[in-house]
Amino acid sequence: MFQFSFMYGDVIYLPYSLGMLWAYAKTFQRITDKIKNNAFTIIREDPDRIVEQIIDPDIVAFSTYVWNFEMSLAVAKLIKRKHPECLVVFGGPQIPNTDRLGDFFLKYPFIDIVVHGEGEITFSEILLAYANDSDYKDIAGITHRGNSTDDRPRTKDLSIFPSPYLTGVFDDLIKLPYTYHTIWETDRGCPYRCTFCDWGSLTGQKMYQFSEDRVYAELELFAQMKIAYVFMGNANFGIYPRDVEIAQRAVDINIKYNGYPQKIRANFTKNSSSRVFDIAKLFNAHGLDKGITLSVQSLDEVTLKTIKRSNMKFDTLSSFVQQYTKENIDTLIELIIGLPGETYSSFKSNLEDLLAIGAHNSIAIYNCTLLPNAPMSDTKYVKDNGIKTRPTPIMLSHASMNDPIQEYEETVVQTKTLSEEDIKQCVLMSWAVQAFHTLGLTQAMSICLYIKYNIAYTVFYEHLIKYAMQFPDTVMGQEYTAVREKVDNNFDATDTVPEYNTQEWILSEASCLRIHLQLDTFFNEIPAFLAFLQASIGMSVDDEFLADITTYQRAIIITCNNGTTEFTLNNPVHTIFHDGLANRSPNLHPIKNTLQISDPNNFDGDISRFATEIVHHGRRGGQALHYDVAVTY
Ligand code: B12
Ligand code: SF4
Repeated sequence: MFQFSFMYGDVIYLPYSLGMLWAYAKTFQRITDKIKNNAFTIIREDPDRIVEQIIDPDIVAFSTYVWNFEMSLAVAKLIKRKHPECLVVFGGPQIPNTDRLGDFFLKYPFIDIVVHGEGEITFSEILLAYANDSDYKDIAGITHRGNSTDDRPRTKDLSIFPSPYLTGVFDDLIKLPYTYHTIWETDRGCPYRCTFCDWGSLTGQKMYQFSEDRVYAELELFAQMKIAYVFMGNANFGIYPRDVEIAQRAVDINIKYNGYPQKIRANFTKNSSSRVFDIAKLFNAHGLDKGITLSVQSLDEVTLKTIKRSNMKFDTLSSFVQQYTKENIDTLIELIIGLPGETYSSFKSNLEDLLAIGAHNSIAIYNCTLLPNAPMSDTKYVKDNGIKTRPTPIMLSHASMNDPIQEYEETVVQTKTLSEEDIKQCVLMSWAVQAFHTLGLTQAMSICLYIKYNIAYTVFYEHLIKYAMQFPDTVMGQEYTAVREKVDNNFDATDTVPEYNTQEWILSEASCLRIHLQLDTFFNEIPAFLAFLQASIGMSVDDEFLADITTYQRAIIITCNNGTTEFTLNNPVHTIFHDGLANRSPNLHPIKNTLQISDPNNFDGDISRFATEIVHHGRRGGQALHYDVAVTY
C-alpha cells in the first residue's frame, strides 16, 4: 500500500488514510486469510528502486493527494509494466468524482480501479471481491476501467472503523528510523461548501463523530509513543461543545506524559466562537499550540459571496484578534490570492485592513489552486468566473528538497476580475508584506510611520516594491528580481537558501533569510528608500524621526549574533511601536531615551538553528524581533 509523503528533515506522517483502510479490512477473516498487506510505502524515492523491491504483487493500492499524485502514477505505471496481472487501485482526494473523470482512464491505462470518496468499506469490498474471484460491478463508489457504479453513501456510524493506531496497524512501520507525526480525527465532514475547498470530498456534508473513548485512547497512545506533533484531520474543531472537553483531556494527557504529545495543531471552526477561544487558551497555557489560525481567505464581500463563504463580521474578527493578543495567544490569519471576485485593489484592502487591526506577525498567504473535486473546478463555475489555471510546481514549504519527481498544483492564474499580471502583483505584494513586515525587517518602521504620519501599510510596501524595481542593485532590488523571476517562472512559490540548510522555504522566508546574510548593507540602503517613499507620496517626514526608527528597527531584529546593545534616541519609538502593535493611541512627543536590549537566544552564529527557530517555527509567533526592550527616559 502506498501513501507517499514529503519529509521534513527526518519527520514524516504515518499514513493514516491507508491505516484506516487496512484496519477495517482486517476485520474480515476472508481478507486476512487470502491477502497479506506486505508494507506501507511512504518514502519518496526513485520509482525504479521502489518497484525493484516489490516481489510478485497481486494488488497495489495508492492513496493520492495533490502532493503525491505524480509519484504514485510513476510507481503504478512501472508496476503494471512489470506485473501486468497486478490489480492497481487508486483512491484519495485526488481522484476526480465520477462526473469529473473525463479521459482519466485513457491517460492512465495502468490503473484498474479508482475509489471515490470515503474508502474503508469500498476498499474492503474490492479485496473481498478479489479474494472471492468475483467481479467489481456491484461495488458502490468505484470506477472500474471506465465503468462507474453508484456513489457510496457516507458511513454514519464511524465506530465500525477500528483505529489503525490502537489495532497495531503501524507496528512494523514505526520500527523504521524516522520521527513520526500523526493525524488524529475526532470527527469527519464539513457542513460548509467554500468553493475552493475539497475537504477529502466531505464538504457540504453532515459531520459524524468518533467516540470519545477511541479518541482519548489514541491520544494516550501517541503520548506513550512519544509522538511530538499531532495534526487534527477535523475541518471544524471547536464546532461541538465536546471539543472543549477533548482539548482538556489532551492537556491532561500532556501533563500525565511529561509533555507528550508536544503539539496539537487543529483546524478551528471558521467562524471562531468563544468555545474556540477557550480551547486556544487551554492549548496556549500548556504549550500544546502556540496560536490559532483564523482562515479568513478574503475580507471582500463580493469575493466571499462568489466563493460561497460567510465569514464572521470584520468587527468580530478585529475584536477576536485583540482578545487573542491580550491573552498572548498568537493568531495566524490566512488569505488566498486569486479567488474569483477579488481584484488587485480588494486584495490590497484585505491586507491593509488586517494590518490595521494588528495582524502584524501573522498573515499567511497562499495561491488559489483548483482541487479536482472542489466546487471551483466545476466547468460552469470556471467559465462563469473566467478562471484560467496552469500546472505549477507544488508549494511545499519546509519540506526537504532533492525529490525524484516533481508534483504540480493547478494554480489560478487569471479570473474575470484579475488578469495574470494582477495576480502576480498580488503575489509580489504578499511577498513584500510577509518578507519585510511579518518577518520583521521593516515592521517597526512601517508601524511608526503609520501611527505618526498615517502612511498606509500597503502604500509603504507598494513603494518598497517600486524602489526595489528601480534599484535592482540594492539588497531589496536583488530580492525583488529573484522573486519576480520565480513568479514569472510558472508561479514557483518556494526557493532554497543553501547557506542555511537544504529545505524549501516560501519566497518571503527565503528573501528574509538572504537579507539576514547582508543585514548591514540592507540598513545602509534604508535612508535612500525612505527618501524615495517621501518623494513619491509627496510627504515630508522629520529626519530625526526617520533616523530613530531606522536605528530602532535595526537594533530589535533578532540575528544569530546578537549580544547586548545600548543606544539613545530622540523620539519615543519603542512606545510608539508597542502602542501601534496594541492598537493604543501613543504619545508622539519627542523625548530623549536610552534603550537596552539583551539577547536571550544565544544562537552563537548558528545560522541553521536561527533559521529553524526564528523563521520557520517563529514565523507564526512574531519571534523575529526583540519586543523586550528596557527603556529609560
Ligand atoms: C492532515 C492533512 C495534512 C497534513 C499531512 C498530510 C499527510 N502527509 O498525510 C499536512 C499538514 C502536512 C497537510 C498539508 C497539505 N495539505 Co492537507 N490535509 C490534511 C487533512 C486535514 C486530513 C487528511 C486526512 O488524513 N484525513 C482523514 C482521512 C481518513 O481521509 P482521507 O485522507 O480523505 O482518506 C479517505 C478517502 O480519501 C479514501 N482514500 C484515501 N486514500 C485512499 C487510497 C485507496 C486505495 C482507497 C481505496 C481510498 C482512499 O479513503 C480514506 C478513508 O475514508 C485533509 C483534510 C481532510 N480532513 O481530509 C487536508 C487535505 C488532504 N490537504 C490538502 C492540501 C491541498 C494540502 C496542501 C497541499 C496545502 C494546503 N493548501 O492545505 C499541504 C501540502 C501537502 C504535503 N504533504 O506536503 C487537501 C488535498 C486535496 C487533494 N486533492 O489532494 C485536503 C483534502 C484539504 C483541502 N483543502 O481540501 N495536510
Ligand atoms: S474551507 Fe473549511 S469551512 Fe470551507 S468547506 Fe473547506 S473545510 Fe469546510
